[in-house]
Amino acid sequence: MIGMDACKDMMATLPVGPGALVAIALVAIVLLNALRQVLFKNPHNPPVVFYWIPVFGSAATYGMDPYKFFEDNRKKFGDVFTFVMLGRNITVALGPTGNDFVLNAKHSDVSAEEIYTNVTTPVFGRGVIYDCPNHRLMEQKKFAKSALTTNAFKTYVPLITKEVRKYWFKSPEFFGGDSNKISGRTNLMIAQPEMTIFTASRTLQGEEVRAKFDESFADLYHDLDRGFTPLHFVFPNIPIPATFRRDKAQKKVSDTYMEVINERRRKGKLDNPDLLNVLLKEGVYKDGVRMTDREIANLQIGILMGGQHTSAATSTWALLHLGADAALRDALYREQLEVCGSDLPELTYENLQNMPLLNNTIRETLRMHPPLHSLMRYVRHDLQIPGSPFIVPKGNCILAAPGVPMIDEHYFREPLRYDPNRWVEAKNQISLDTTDTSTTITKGAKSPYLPFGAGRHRCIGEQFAYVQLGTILSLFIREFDWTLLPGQEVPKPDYSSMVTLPSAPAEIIWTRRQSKEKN
Ligand code: X2N
Repeated sequence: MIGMDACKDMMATLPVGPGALVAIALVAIVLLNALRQVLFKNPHNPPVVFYWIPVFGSAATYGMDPYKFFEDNRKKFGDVFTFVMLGRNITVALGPTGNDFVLNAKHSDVSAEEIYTNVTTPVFGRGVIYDCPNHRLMEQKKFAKSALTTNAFKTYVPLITKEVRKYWFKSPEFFGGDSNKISGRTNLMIAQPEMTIFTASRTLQGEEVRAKFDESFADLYHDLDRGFTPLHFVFPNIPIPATFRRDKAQKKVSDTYMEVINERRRKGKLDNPDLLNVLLKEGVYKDGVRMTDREIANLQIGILMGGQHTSAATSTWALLHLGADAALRDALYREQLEVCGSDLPELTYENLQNMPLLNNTIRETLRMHPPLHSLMRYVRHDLQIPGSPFIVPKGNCILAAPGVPMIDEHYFREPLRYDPNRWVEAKNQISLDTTDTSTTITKGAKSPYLPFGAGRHRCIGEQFAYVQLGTILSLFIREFDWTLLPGQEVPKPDYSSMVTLPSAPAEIIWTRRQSKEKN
């Protein structure tokens, strides 16, 4: 041991100051870390993406463009490799086989909740989704599914229609109260999130919840949104204003849902097929435990948040791609006329089922822009990767990126061309497994097209999304013709939020069809 005084004496005699010493130490740490990576490679573990800065690892290259990161490393290592991101070891498994490995991994081996709870629980609240044992989540998905039936969807289409029209009339992004306006310019990154939350809350949560979005709920959900970010995924309780506002908003929104629940009970108003009523009536787990009002409230937040970001991003991407393709907009308009009649009466759920081009447009949008680029699981026990010599050590994450095969020319010809008609032939070639797996586990994960995931965590919102997006897009096609800004192409993706969004400007210029035909 060297005493403090002796140490000071030594430093005094050194030819460099303390600042330089720290710099030298850091350089040494970086070099030793680099040397360790080059010299000690464990042949039993997947290859590791080289990184300079300890702990931080490949965070920046992954975070800025995950698809480029996956593609570059697939060229170097093949479908399986590990990268370091902010202290975590994340093993990527690409391709349909990788999808199957991650998404159909045994529940006893991996868990989603251990990874996602950091970012979801502070926003949704306690006791639901990733803040409860997995068997509870499975039953919550089953409860929610009973509000997502064909009979419910039939009532949702007219409700969505009404909300969209009301929004167009009011919003300064459209008519701003002046229904004689015949053209305008709309920022879709403002309009689509608003349209999405109004239509989702009206259908899934009822009239009185929807009404709250004209008052306090819009701002509160905005605060929840700003606490639902990759930053909070990495640092869940980072002490910044966005985090404090998130926590305050969660309590207020949850309390408000509980008031709505009590109100409905008092009035015996439980006949609408919305999610809130379904949970009030059927929210009893198999072991006899009833969901508490708090849990029902928090599940409302979770499901609305889930539907919100994904659906708003998808309608935005679809409208942008349509803005770049006049022939496609025209064909979609003709489909409306053919299916519904030339007088275009109110849209119905049955109409939507008879519009293959519309549904293929949604399908194609999700192929090029699946909202979630990374699906992760925490590894609880050492895991052998089938068909490889590698073992993923306990404590790692495994990551599936279903979006990678979706833009791989091996599976989709001219993958970067937006072409809804590719699905007319492809439907016979690729098995599109869209089986409901809220309670059962299918083996449908070895597919190159999985925008809704697979396995026990598969999305339950697919059908709702098709109804919501199909209705909103139909209404746009009927009412407007539109283009991108002059000289503009479909924007590049921006990966800095929880879902893959278009970067700015995500704007369209529209004219009204009726007024066009009148002139
Ligand atoms: C610091 C760039 O930015 O260098 F919502 F009921 C509700 C979604 C989980 C996304 C994880 C990490 C990005 C780091 C960038 C419900 C409908 C759901 C499904 C590094 C320098 C939520 C985590 C995003 C990692 C990207 C979890 C959603 N259907 N909704 N460095 O979803 O389902 C729900 C489910 C996730 C992520 C990331 C970085 C049920 C940087 C710069 C910076 N990601 N991300 N949902 N990074 N940098 C949902 C699944 C559940």
